[in-house]
Amino acid sequence: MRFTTTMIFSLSLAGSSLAAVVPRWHYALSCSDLWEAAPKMLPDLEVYIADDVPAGYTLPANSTWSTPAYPAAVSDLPAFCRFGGYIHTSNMSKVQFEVWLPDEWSGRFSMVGNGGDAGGVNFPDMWAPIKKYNMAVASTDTGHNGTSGDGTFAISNSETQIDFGYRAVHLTTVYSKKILAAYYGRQQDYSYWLGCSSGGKQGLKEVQAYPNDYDGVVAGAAAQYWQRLNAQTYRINAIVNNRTSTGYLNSTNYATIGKLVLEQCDGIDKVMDGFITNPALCKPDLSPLLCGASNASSASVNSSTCLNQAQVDTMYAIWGNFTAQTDAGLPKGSFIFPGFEPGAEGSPAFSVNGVPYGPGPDYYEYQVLNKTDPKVTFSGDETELERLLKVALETDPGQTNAADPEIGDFLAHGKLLTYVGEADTLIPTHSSHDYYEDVRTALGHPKNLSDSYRFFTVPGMGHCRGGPGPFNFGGPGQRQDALGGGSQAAVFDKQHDMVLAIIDWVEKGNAPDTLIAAKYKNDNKTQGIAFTRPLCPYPQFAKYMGGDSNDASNFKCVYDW
Ligand SMILES: [Ca+2]
Repeated sequence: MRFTTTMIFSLSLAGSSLAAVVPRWHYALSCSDLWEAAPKMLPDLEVYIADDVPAGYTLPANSTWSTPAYPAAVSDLPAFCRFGGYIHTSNMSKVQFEVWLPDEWSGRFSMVGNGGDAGGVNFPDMWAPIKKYNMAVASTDTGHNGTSGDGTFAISNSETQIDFGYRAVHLTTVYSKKILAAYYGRQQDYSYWLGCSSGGKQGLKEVQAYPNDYDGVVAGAAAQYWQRLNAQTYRINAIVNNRTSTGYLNSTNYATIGKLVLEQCDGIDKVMDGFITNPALCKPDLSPLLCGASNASSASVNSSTCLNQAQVDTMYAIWGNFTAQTDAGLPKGSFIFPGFEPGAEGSPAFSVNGVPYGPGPDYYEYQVLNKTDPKVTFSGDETELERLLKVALETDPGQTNAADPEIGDFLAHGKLLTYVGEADTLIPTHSSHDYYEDVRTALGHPKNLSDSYRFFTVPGMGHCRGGPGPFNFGGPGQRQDALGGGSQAAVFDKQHDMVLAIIDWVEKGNAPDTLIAAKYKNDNKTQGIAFTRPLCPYPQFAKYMGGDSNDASNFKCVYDW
């Protein structure tokens, strides 16, 4: 009996949600056929690779077509057809992309996002979708070659700004799906977006602007309020924690503060585990750290580690909301962006070190002021920054902002799963809460919002990964076992793995009520589990019910503590 592709796929789906096997000889085209076939179907396409890759292949570090943003080697790959090309989006811009088409295909298409201002096909993040989920997977360089902290790509090139804003992701999605269909001889059954940080923003932009591109979107720690975030990134480093001021806080000061905050707040959740489940309940009192004879030898501080009043004020400003300090832009007192949550000050990743992360100042220098000297860094004061923020909000150069809350068209058919670390050290956590609330408000507080949009908070997780909390739950950015297995779920099922959870939600209608995340010993999956903890959909948090606090089953998602 000769099986048709459709029959084999259906049989495989019946047996397993992931292991559909369609022999390569059933495909409509060979991989090398795509050299000629793809440009005939798709305008402005220049192919640079269309080659079969054998199972076990390792993409070497700094390989041809990789960029400084994603130079790492990628090992443990399955057999696949590697397609790569450039889309010439204008006479002054082009977008690089690749789509990897596995021999053993689940019928699913996915695309992975980028980080910060990067600047490169994200080869490392393409590993998990193709290897663990048998998905076809695509990625784009967003229209330029550069690292995550480098915004000079935007200089004198409005077209490249548009590529970065939305066009590279959308066109890569459209082109990849066409190439996929030509190769396999049929379209994908479902499409998934997987991204964190700028990758979260890219996913939300797709939800907002091209609601039919994806069926399921996983968007972590999203940088969706691009203009406001970049203003906050610059301000909080260059103005609030100015290196030349008496209130400047260095890494030693942060360590002192972080220790005191945990002394005061770690136990609010009844578990002394080095992180705070719900930082909104933590109201730190820094007065014990003030220099003075009364506390010169206290447990928290001594005469060499105490803080002056200006330094204490700096820390409260970092925790506080960014509100307009002048009338130069938005009316004085207007809310601009949330501050950081308490609990991550002692982390070496805490990014308020007096040096603004590149995308912040570069956005204002090269996309708002249209300056052209790559060696000059933005250096505005509060008045100038707030004036430019208003200009940026009104003009949105490159259409990079991804804050539109009117996403009803997507939610009518798709599923949106967002998440954020409650100890994010780069993008203030509460901006993810704010977007969820913006959507709820814009859609009129629909009772059925949770049928298609759920937002999970991860206690003690930093930016996308890392930190003292349980940050391994099978989301975007998973790494190979040989690299420690970071972000991989402890158990490969929908209860523990966020990608399997959204697949089950999209394809079978089973919304995830909780996910079980793990912290690994020494943050290495191969060394075993240190503890597990439930992740709860906002506004619920995991409450400790007694028993072994290393076991997720002793916690319960509740609305009130
Ligand atoms: Ca705790």
